[in-house]
Amino acid sequence: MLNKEKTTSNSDLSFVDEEQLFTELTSEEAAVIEGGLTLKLYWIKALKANADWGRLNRDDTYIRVNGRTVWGVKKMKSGQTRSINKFVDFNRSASIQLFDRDPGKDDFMGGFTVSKPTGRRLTGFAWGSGSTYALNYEVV
Ligand SMILES: [Ca+2]
Ligand SMILES: [Ca+2]
Repeated sequence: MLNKEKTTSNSDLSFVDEEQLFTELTSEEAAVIEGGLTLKLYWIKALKANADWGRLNRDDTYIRVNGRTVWGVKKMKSGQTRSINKFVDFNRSASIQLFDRDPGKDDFMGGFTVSKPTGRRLTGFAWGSGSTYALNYEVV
């Protein structure tokens, strides 16, 4: 009986120690240990916005990360830059995809996948359905 109680209190102690260990790590280190990463999306630039019919039409741009819409819909014309400033948590990998909202089926404008901390801000590119975009981001 006494032994059993002692075992219980020991395991409680080691659990507390583990939690204290995590608080001493930076959030980046903790994220790696837990298998989670954060995608930081800073800005998007339409190098060519041409996913709608007619040269004066602007794209109705939105961004999905792993199937979830995280930004938009925003009107984008060629040469235009918009800030995003969204942080998205993910496990293992994040598939970033751009779409143009349309009545009926939306146009896929390409994307790319990230799976590792980048160590700095990078610019990725997506193109499809006549449009090309630059996306400034970082993975931590
Ligand atoms: Ca379209
Ligand atoms: Ca559209």
